[in-house]
Amino acid sequence: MDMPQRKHQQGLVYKESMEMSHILILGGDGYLGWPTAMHFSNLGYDVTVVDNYFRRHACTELDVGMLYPVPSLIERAKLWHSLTGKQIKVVIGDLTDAHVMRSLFDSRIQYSWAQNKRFTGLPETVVHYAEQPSAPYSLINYKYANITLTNNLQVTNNLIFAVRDFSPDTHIIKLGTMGEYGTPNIDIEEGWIEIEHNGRKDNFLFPRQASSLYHTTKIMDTDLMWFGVRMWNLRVTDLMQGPVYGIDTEATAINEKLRTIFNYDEILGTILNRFIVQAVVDYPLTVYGKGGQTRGYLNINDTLQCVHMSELKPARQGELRIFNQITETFSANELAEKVQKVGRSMGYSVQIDHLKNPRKEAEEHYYNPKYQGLVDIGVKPHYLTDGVIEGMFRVVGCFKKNIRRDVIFRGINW
Ligand code: USQ
Repeated sequence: MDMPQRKHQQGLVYKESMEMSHILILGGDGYLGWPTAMHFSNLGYDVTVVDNYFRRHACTELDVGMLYPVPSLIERAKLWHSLTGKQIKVVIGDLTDAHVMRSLFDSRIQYSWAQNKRFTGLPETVVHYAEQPSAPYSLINYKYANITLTNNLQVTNNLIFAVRDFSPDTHIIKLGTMGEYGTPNIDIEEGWIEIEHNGRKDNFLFPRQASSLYHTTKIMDTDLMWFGVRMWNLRVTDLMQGPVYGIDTEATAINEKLRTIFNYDEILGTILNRFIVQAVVDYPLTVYGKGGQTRGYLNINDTLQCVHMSELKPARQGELRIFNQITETFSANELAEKVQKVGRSMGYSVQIDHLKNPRKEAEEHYYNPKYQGLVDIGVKPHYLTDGVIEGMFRVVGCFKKNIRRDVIFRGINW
C-alpha cells in the first residue's frame, strides 16, 4: 500500500512525514467539509472530496435558502486551483452506493482513473462528514426520518467495509456529536467510562441517549465503528462535536467566493449562526423554551484544528479513540445575551423571545462534559469573544438583503 510510515512515540502514533499524504473528505461540499478540504490542501496534503450535494438539494426541496449563493463544488475546486495552484480533486457521488464508496479505496480502480496522471495513493486518512446533519430534518416526518437513517447508516457501513476490504490501515476520522450523550445527570467522560459492578470492572462506551433521530444515527454510527474496530482492527477517531459557529476561515481571506455554505433557517442552521442572522434583520432571537439548554460549542476554525491534530496523531489499529470536540459550554440564554450585547453595541436593537420549545429536551439540567483530549494532542482553542461575534455580525450584515424572515422559524415539532 502506498502510504507514509507511522511511528509510535510517547503513547501516541506520529507520522514520519506528511509528504504525499492523501486525505479523503466524505461530505466535502458541506459547512465543515469544504473548509476542511481547503485547510488540508493549504497544508500540502493531496485532498479528494466526495459529495452528492445532499445539503444543497435539501435546501431547495425544503425551500430554506442560504445566506449567499455558493458556487458548485467543482467551481470552488477550480477557483481554489486558480488562486493557490493547489488541486482539490472532486468526486460527485452518492456514498450510500457501496460501489462509489469502494471505488475510493480500491487501488485497481484508483490507478485506472489516474491514467497518465499521478496516482496519489490510497487515502491515509478519511474524514467522514457525509451525513444528514440536522435534528429537525430527521423529525419533519417519517419520510425525512427514513432518509436520515438510511443515508447516515449506509454511508458509515459502506465506509467500514471499504476500509476493511481495501485499505485497512486508513485512519477513519468520523464526526460524532455531543448529542449522543444527551444531558445526563452525571459528568460526561470522553467516550468511555469504567463501570464497577458486583465487584468487577470493565470499560464501556459512555451511556448514550439521543434527543433526535439524527442524534440516534450518530450513536449507531459509533456502534458500527466500534464493531469494525473490535472485529477487524480498524483505526478510528470519533469526534463528539458540539454545535459549531462561524463563517470565515483562513482560506476565506484568499477570496470570498471560497466561503462555506451558511444556513440560518430552523432546519439546517445552528443556534449561534441563527441568532446573529436574526439580530441583523431585527427578528427577536428564537430562544426555545426556558433557554437553560446547555451545550458545548466550537468555532469552525477549531473544527479544522481538531481534525488536523487527530490526523497528525492517529488512533492505533484496533482503537476507537473518542474526543469531546468542544471548547466551552453555554446555555441558549447565555448565547442570546452575548449576541444582544454585541449587537446593541453595533447599533442593532436585538430583542430576545422565548418560543414554546418545538423540541423535546431538558430546558434546565446538569451539564459537565470533559474536553481535554484534543488539547492534549495540541489543539489551541479559540473562544467565543465579543470580537468573534462582532466579526460574524459584519459578514452577515453584508448579506442582509438575502435574509428571508419566513425560513427563520416554522416550528418543526418533535
Ligand atoms: N436552540 C434554540 N433556538 C434556536 C435553535 C436552537 O434555543 O433557534 C437550542 C436547541 O433547542 C438546542 C440547542 O439550541 O437545545 C442547540 O441547537 P442547534 O440547532 O444549534 O443544534 P443541534 O440541533 O443540537 O445540532 C447541531 C448540528 C448537529 C450537531 C449538533 C451537536 O446541527 O449536526 O451534531 O449541533 S450537539 O448539539 O452537541 O449534539
